[in-house]
Amino acid sequence: MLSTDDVAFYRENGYLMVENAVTPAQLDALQRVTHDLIEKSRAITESNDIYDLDDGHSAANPRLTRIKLPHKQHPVYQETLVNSRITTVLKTLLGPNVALSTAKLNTKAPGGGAAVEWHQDWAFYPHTNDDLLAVGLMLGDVDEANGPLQVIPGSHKGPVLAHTNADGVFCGAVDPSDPDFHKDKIVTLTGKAGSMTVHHVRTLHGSAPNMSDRNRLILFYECLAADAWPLVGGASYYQRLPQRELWEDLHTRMICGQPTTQPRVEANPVRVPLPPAPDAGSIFKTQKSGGARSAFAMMG
Ligand SMILES: O=C(O)CCC(=O)C(=O)O
Repeated sequence: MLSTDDVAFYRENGYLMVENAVTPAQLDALQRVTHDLIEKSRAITESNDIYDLDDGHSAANPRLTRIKLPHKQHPVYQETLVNSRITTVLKTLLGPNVALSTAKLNTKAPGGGAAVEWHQDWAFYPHTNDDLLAVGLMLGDVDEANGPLQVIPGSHKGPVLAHTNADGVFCGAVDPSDPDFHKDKIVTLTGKAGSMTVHHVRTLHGSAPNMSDRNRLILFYECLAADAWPLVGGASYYQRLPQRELWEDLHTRMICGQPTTQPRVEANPVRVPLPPAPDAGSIFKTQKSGGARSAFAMMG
C-alpha cells in the first residue's frame, strides 16, 4: 500500500519510487521469461513485431532496444500487472477504473545502449484529462552506470514543451536549451530488481546510454484512468476500430474496474505530435529519424 505521504509526494513531484513492487516469485518468473525472449532474438536480423534491435545486434551478441508489447508475448506480464502491488498502486493513484494503454520492455543493451532523450509522454499522446502515468518495473538492478530513468520533479505541473526539430517536425524530445528544461533539478531513479518507478504523463524524463556491461531491463506499463480518452497519437488507434471492436478493446485493456462512456474533459496544455518524424515506429526511431538534439551528449 502507498502511504498518504507517498501519494502527496507523487502529486507534488510527479514521480515516485516503490520498492518490492512484485513478490520474489513474480520477479523470478518475469526474469526467466525475459531472458528466454532475449535468447530467441539471436535468430532475428531485423526489427520486427516483437523486437527493436539496437546497432550491432548479432546472433553472438544480442543487442535490443526494446521487446514490444510484452503483455502480448507472454501471459506473465499481464498477470503481474493485474495481480500484484502494482495493481494497488495504480488504484491508489488513478482511482478504481484503470486501463492499460500499452506496455514495452526497454532492454537498453550493455556498452552504450541507446539513450532516451528528454521528453514528456503527454507530447506523444495527449488525452482528455492527464490522469495517466507510466510505471517502470526494474527486472534487474538499475544503477547510475546502466542508464537509469531520470526525472525533473514538478515538471508535470508546468508547460508542455515543444518536441520539434529546427524544421518544426515532431522529434519526440525537447530542445536541450529550452529555458523550461530545468536540468539543475534532475533526479536519478536507481533501485534493486523488483523496484518500480512511477512517473506522471507530463513529467519530463529521459535516460542516458547504458555504459555498463549489463542489460538495463525496465518493464514499462502505460496506464490511465478509464475516463481519459486519447485525442491523438499511438493510443488513439482505437478510434479507427469498428464500434463493436472498439467496445471489446476497451474491456480487454481494463486492469481493474470498468470502462466508461463518459470521458472526463479537463483544460490542460496540449500540443499534438505532428507533423510526424520520418520513422515514428518507436520513441527511439522518432528521436533518431526526427533529428532530436541530445541533451546527454551536451551534458557530457
Ligand atoms: O527506457 C527509458 O529509460 C525511458 C523510456 C521512455 O521514457 C519511453 O519509452 O517513453
